[in-house]
Amino acid sequence: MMLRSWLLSLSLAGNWDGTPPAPTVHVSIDSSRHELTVTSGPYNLPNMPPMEDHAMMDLGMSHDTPLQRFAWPVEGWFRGFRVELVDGQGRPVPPHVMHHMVMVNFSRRQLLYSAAERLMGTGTETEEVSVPKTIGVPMKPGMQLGMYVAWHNDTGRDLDGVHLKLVMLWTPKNQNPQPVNALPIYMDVNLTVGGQNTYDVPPGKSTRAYEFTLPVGGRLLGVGGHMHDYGTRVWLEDVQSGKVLTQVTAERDAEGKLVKVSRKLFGVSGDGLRLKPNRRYRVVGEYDNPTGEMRPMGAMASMVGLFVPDDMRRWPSIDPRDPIYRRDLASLEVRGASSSMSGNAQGSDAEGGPPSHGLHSSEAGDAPGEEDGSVSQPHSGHDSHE
Ligand SMILES: [Cu+2]
Repeated sequence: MMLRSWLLSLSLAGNWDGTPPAPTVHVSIDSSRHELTVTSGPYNLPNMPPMEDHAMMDLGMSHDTPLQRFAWPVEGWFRGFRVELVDGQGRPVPPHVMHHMVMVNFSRRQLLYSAAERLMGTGTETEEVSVPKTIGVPMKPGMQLGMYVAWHNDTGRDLDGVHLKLVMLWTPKNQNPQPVNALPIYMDVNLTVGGQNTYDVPPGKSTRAYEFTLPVGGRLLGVGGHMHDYGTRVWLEDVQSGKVLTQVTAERDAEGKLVKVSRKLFGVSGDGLRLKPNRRYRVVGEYDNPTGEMRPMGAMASMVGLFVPDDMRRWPSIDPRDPIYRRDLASLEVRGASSSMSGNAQGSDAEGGPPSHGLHSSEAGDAPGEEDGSVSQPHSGHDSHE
């Protein structure tokens, strides 16, 4: 493709003094295929030792990139994506080298949290993810997006001049009938916006919960979840009745380590799972830790999904003066500030920031095709590891 060769020629040129050029982001539109291609790079990724478990991501065992900003250029509905990686010679790079990637939408707030929307995220798998054309995330030209990537190159050799090509699919505004607005929703049992969402796991069975109300009712089309080792399930319940509305469960190996978290679809064309405005809901994460020892900051638990609001006009708007919102922005600004340093405090600090959700490509070990790409494959509630 022309775009790729153009970018490659740029990256191969490097800088006159021999230092690698700073990564840039480039956006191109294919309006006949309704695809937006976001190309980012070059990234020079020295080989690193393999990670024993995903908690190591929290210890800075990755290369976090700074946020790369661009404006969404078209009117329509975002409905899916795919990712490709190539090195400086144009050779394909194994997909798992991109540990995770998160897309932030600075032009819209999250439903529960005073924090910027996490439009999409992806883990180490890069299969195409998309939802049916009957639904989509509403997007306007000029929406301010920013993406960041955590790299972990354990291929055994240094990778230079790596470029990431993210193809974002959209449905044009003249589609008839118009897609239903479906937006990412993120429910974490222990989030401090702009801070951490990890917490300690005591021995044996334990739960942690977060209560919330929604400013606008709507329906959940599907949910997924994110947990760490020894997690068992995340559920959503109605506080007043105590009724469990939905849950995702962890598949664990013989030692209780996480294999994957299940997902649930309520039917894209059906009614979904109804949530009412101003009613108390509780998201609960459960762990069962057989090691007999406390696992400090070993847990995360969240449920993510796609939510169809009854009235888009009642979606909460951004309050730029809100200190919580500002903390979220600040945590995104420092991301990758000392990138390519392993073990830096910055990396671990920024790690628990509010998480990615929305359209996600994978939870650890998601069976490909399990849901036939029919709805969001919500994945980690946060932006670190797996
Ligand atoms: Cu996690």
